[in-house]
Amino acid sequence: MKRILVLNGPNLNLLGIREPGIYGSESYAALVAMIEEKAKALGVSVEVRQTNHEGVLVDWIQEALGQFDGIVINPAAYTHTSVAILDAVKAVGLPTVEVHISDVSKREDFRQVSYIRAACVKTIAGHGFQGYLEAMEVLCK
Ligand code: CA2
Repeated sequence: MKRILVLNGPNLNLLGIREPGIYGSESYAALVAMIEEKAKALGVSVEVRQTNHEGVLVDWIQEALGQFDGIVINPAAYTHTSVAILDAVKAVGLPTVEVHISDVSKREDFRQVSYIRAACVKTIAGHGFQGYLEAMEVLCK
């Protein structure tokens, strides 16, 4: 059975509480439930984690080696700043899909840069929570 690790960066725990116009009104718990349901349908195992700390994301990516077969990651604001997360994904070499709930390409200039994109097999942005499910499908192909 394939093992997928889903990582979420800072503030995504606030989903459904603020900014429903951008990120929707569904909660983080609802996102986790959707991902777990999709995993069952795909016949894969999944672990979903969220942290507000860059170094914790780096640790989790490093530790994924040998434990998981692929990573789905929404690094949130660290997308636009973190060379450390890019380096970690490159270092472990696991197939990784970048996901963004909003369409970052239509937002502020500072969101146009993604460091992690260079290390990812695919980027999915602007598909809401559905983007995570699409990312899981990509890893199952
Ligand atoms: O669209 C995405 O998924 C983002 O990765 C979300 C990040 C943002 O910095 C990226 O540019 C795009 C922000 C996540 C913050 O999530 C919140 C959720 C509810 C209320 C406030 C923030």
